[in-house]
Formats: sequence, C-alpha cells, structure tokens
Amino acid sequence: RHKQGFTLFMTGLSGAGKSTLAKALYVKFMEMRDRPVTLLDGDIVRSNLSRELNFSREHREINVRRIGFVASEITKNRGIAICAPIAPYEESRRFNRDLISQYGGYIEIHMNTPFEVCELRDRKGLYAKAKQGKIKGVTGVDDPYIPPSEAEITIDTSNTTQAEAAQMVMTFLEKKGYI
Ligand code: GGZ
Repeated sequence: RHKQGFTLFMTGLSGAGKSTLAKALYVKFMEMRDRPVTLLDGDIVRSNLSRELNFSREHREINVRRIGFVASEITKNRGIAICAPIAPYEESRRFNRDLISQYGGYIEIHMNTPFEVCELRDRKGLYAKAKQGKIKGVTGVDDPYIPPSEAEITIDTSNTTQAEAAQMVMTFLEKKGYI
C-alpha cells in the first residue's frame, strides 16, 4: 500500500529556526528510505527559482506560491516536500494549503520564536543591517509578518530543543498516518 505524499510548510521570521528544523527533518526522512524527500529552503529557492524577485509584498507572494507549486507536484507524486520560507502573508499560505491538500497532506508549522530571540541570534546579520538602515522592508522590523491562524503545529525554539521540535513533528505525522 502506498502512503500519500505530504508537504511540511514552515513559516516564521528569519532566525526563528525554520532551516534548522527543516534540515533535521530532512535527515530523518532520508534515513527512513521510504519516499523521496525534497528540501525547499528559503535561501535555496531565492538563489535558484526566484532569483529575479525582491522582497516586496507582491514578489514575496509570487515566491511563496512558486514554492507551493513545486511542493504540490512532489506531494502529488507521493513524495515529501519540506518548505521553509518566511511566508509572511496568509493569502499565499492559504493558496498553497488549498492546492496541496488536493494531492496529499499539508502541514503548516508556525515557528513562533519571539522576535527578540531571532534578533539576538541574527545569524546572517539581517537585523543589524536593518537597524543600521542599510536595508529596508525586513520582516519583523519594518515589514509585516501575519501569524497563521490555523497552523497544525506551533513551535517556539526559544523554549524547545532541536530534538524536541523534530520529535513534535514526527509524532504529529505518525498520529495522522503520514509516516
Ligand atoms: C526578510 C530578507 C530580506 C527582507 C533578505 N526581509 O535569514 P535569511 O536571510 O537567510 O532568510 C531571509 C530570507 C527570506 O527569504 P524568503 O524567500 O524566505 O522570504 S519570503 O517568504 O517572504 O519570500 C533573509 C533574507 O532572505 N532576506 N532581505 N527584506 N528576509
């Protein structure tokens, strides 16, 4: 019997822990040797699929829908897609949910680590640059992040270890029969 495909769609601020969790889950699914796994991390998509796009609302929505389209094809073919863009707007998240749900599972994971913690981590110096006025329109600083209203899983990495966060997702997937 074939299990259905599914998409894990992480959303949250830069520094909230999306990529770290996405990579940990990617490794876990690879080790299962069960189905093909595709990681669509925000920066990888930006430098390949969405090179010409900027960070305006319009372009962010296009970027997030592109990710959703690729994930929907993977899900249709019974694969596992792990997506990790900021995805700050409800419209494109809703669009992806409706699209992907036609073919398999759509699991939205809201990384709701507080802004202050993301800012302290500031791995890529994004928030420092925003503070110095070197870049404008940074999500959480002077650009909006609309929290999802119906996320399947919510994770705050300021009070959860990496292992715990990954386990929360695996437990959810087992309970729902996706793995
Ligand atoms: C937010 C920005 C911006 C602005 C560049 N706002 O930590 P990072 O560096 O690697 O992750 C961020 C990434 C966000 O791209 P996404 O494609 O995930 O965003 S969206 O879903 O809104 O399309 C950050 C970097 O790009 N970055 N400028 N102004 N993040």
